[in-house]
Formats: sequence, C-alpha cells, structure tokens
Amino acid sequence: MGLGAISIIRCSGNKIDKIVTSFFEKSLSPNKTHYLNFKKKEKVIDDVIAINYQAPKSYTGEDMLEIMCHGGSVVYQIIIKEILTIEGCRLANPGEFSERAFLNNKMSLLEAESICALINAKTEAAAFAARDALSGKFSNELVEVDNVILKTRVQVEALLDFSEEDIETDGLSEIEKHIEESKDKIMVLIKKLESNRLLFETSKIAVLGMPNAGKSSLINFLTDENVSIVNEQAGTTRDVVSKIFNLDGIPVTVFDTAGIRETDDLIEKEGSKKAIEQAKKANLTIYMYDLKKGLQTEDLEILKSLEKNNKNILVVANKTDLLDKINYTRESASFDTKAFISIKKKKNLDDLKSKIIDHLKIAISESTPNLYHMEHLKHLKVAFKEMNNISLNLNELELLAENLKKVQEEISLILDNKDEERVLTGIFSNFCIGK
Ligand SMILES: Nc1nc2c(ncn2[C@@H]2O[C@H](COP(=O)(O)OP(=O)(O)OP(=O)(O)O)[C@@H](O)[C@H]2O)c(=O)[nH]1
Ligand SMILES: [Mg+2]
Repeated sequence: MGLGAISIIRCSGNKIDKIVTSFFEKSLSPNKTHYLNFKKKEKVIDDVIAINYQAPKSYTGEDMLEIMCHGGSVVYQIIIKEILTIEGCRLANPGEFSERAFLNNKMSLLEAESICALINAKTEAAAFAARDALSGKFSNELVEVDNVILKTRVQVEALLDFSEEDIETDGLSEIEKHIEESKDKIMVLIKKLESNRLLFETSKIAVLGMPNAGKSSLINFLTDENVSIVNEQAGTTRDVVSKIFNLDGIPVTVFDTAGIRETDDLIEKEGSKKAIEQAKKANLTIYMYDLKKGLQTEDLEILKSLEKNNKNILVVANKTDLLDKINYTRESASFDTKAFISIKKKKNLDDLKSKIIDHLKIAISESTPNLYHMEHLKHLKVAFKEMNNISLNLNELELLAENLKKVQEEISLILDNKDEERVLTGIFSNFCIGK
C-alpha cells in the first residue's frame, strides 16, 4: 500500500484543552467537526479537520482530540512533534487507547480483543468473524448457556431439599435435557473459537517429499498461481519458496521445498536440509509421494524422523491417474496415507483441502496459544470437561450441584473478565499504535 491522502492523529487524556489552545485559533465545541488551521505560533502547519470529544463520550472514555491532516509521511510527523512539546504529552503505547477504553468500562475485554482481531485480519473471513465477535454475538450465546445452567442449578438445589422418595423422575429428566443442551452449545462455541484461531493466525504449511512427487504442482494448485516451477526433471525446486494465500478464508503461508534425496549435488543437498528444517517450523507438513513409485524406504526414514519432531504430518499420494483404482486401494491399506489425489486430473483436490483444514485445526490447538481469546477457549474446555463429568444420579445431587457451579465459574471468567493482570501482561501491546 502506498501513501494515504489523509492521516488521523488521536490524542487522549487531560491535556486536550492545552493542545487546543496552543495550536488552534478558536475553541472547539464538543463532538463537532471543525475545519481550521493547525498553527505553530503564526505559522500554518496544515489545514485540518478536528473533533473534540468530551469525556465520557469518546472511544477511551477520556477527553479526546482527533486531528485529520494531510497524508504523506511528513505532515503528521510535524504535527505530532509539535504536540509532544506540550508538557505531559507522550506517544501512546500500542493498544493504549483500547486499554484505556477497557479500564474506563467503555468496552469489555472480549470487544477489545475483537477489535484487535479485526485490525489484524488477513482475509475477509477473518474480518467477518471478528465483526461477529465485536457485535457481541459470542457473548450473547455464552450468556444464554449461562442462563440455562443457572436455571438447572436452581432445579438441582430444589431437588436437594426433598428426600429421595419424593423426587419425581420428571425433574431429573428436565435437568438432563438442560445439561445436554448446554453441553452441545458449549461445544459449538469451542469449535467456533478453534476455527477463529485458524482465521486470526497465519498457519504455516511445508510441503515435502522426494523429487518429482508433485510438490510444486500442489503449491500452484493451492495458491492458484504459478508460484513454483513445475518440471518433469527431478530436482526442479532447489530452495524454499514461500507464498501467503487464502485457504477457504484461512490465511496460510505455504513453503515449497526441494525434493529430498541422497545426492552429490551440493545445492540440492542444502535444499533437502532446508526442507527438513522448514518442516520442523511448520504447523503442518504435507508429505507427498508419487503413488506409482509408492512410499520408499527413504520416504519412510524421513517420515519417521519428521514424526519425532513434528506431530502433524499429512501423507498424500499423488498421480493416482497413473494407476488403476484397485491398485491404489490395495496400497492405501499398507500406509498411513490420508489423501489420494491427482493434481494433473484434478481428482480429490477438494477432499485434500478439507483434510488440510482439519489437520490445521488440530495442529494449531496443540501449539502455544498466543491470542488472548484463546484464554476463553481454555475456560470453555474446562467447562465442557466439567459437564462431561456429570453423572445424573439421585444419590449424587450434591456433586452435580458442585459440577454446575464450576461450569458457571469458568463461564464467568470469560464474561466478567476484569483480570487486570492480563491487561498488564500485554494483551493490548498486540494492537497497533493508535488503536
Ligand atoms: N501423471 C501425473 N503427473 C503429475 C501429477 N502432478 C504433477 N505431475 C508431474 O510431475 C512432474 C513433477 O512435478 P513437480 O510439481 O515439479 O514436482 P516436485 O515435487 O516439485 O519436484 P522437485 O521440485 O523436482 O522436487 C511434472 O512433470 C508434473 O507435471 C499428477 O497428478 N499426475
Ligand atoms: Mg518442485
């Protein structure tokens, strides 16, 4: 992206009046747009549009000033430099505006996180998922579950007041219904968060295999571009080639690698080494082989060594067009091959795509979460486990009440998230400056 036509400078805090009187000729009535000069003494620096928001009616909940000046890389810098000359003014930290908004109760942590996800979205699907979360859909669904569990707890408490003989089994079956319902809903939310994670992070896929297996052909198919040279000559790809693309809405960086084989060619040797290193760093490794040749001892050795370092490997057999069907179903029984495709004849490629997505979901849930809303996922998983532990037994109603209480505790950790420590430990530092 090139230069923007306008830049917006945002200020927040108790120095707004001072900034206004220092650089503008007149005062600014609140919440209105003003077209005027930004001046340093008598010198006009730029003609700008300025809005003065009065607390608490602003993004941060504090007094705020927004200055829209001309774009480019110089004008805004001069204006910022001038504003910083005022005592007590400093540059904002990344995400500080949202952090202040959160601390001033202008938004929940969930909303703040969604804003961050929206800004960082790399595909349309990611942006829409973040919008969904921002509109409070996720919280509303969770509140619904919370209400049902609360209702169930009341029912259980009521049963506890009766002796066993007096309890009608009807009461218990309704409780069971509510528990099943809530469990399903929690699972739906878990799945949603898991897919969101795929949307918000860029997953890394490395494609490995012997020379000529069709790795570069696969990359070109997935990215829908001629990223890598495809040639019948073995050893075409010599170095790691990478490309970011959109896999059904999921941002993915795919790495094409040199075919791995014992060779005297130094460049090819180096290429093979890099391929294996790349696989270690990837969330998922697609290991391709030519079905006609089958998985050879060399392939199995590499697969074994990869398995030691990388749990997520998807073994794919290519060139099914070269064999008849009977032949390759027989082969499939002996190897852990997850997909049989023909890139040339465009066979089973959609099936492969969905298998890649499934594998990424597993891979990413095993990797260290670095997104804050993954904390929610953690709590939801604990809640689900707790629901699973429930045994609907009249003799164990107290235990049931305890289980349900724990589930609600986990949910409330998400809903009333006021965990200052998490704020301080840098949730907001992942935001861009100015948000
Ligand atoms: N018959 C058949 N040929 C294919 C298929 N997919 C790829 N090929 C051919 O196999 C040859 C090798 O394909 P590449 O994509 O260059 O293979 P590669 O694994 O990247 O090879 P290196 O870069 O040399 O390691 C090319 O001639 C492709 O046209 C397929 O499904 N069927
Ligand atoms: Mg290649």
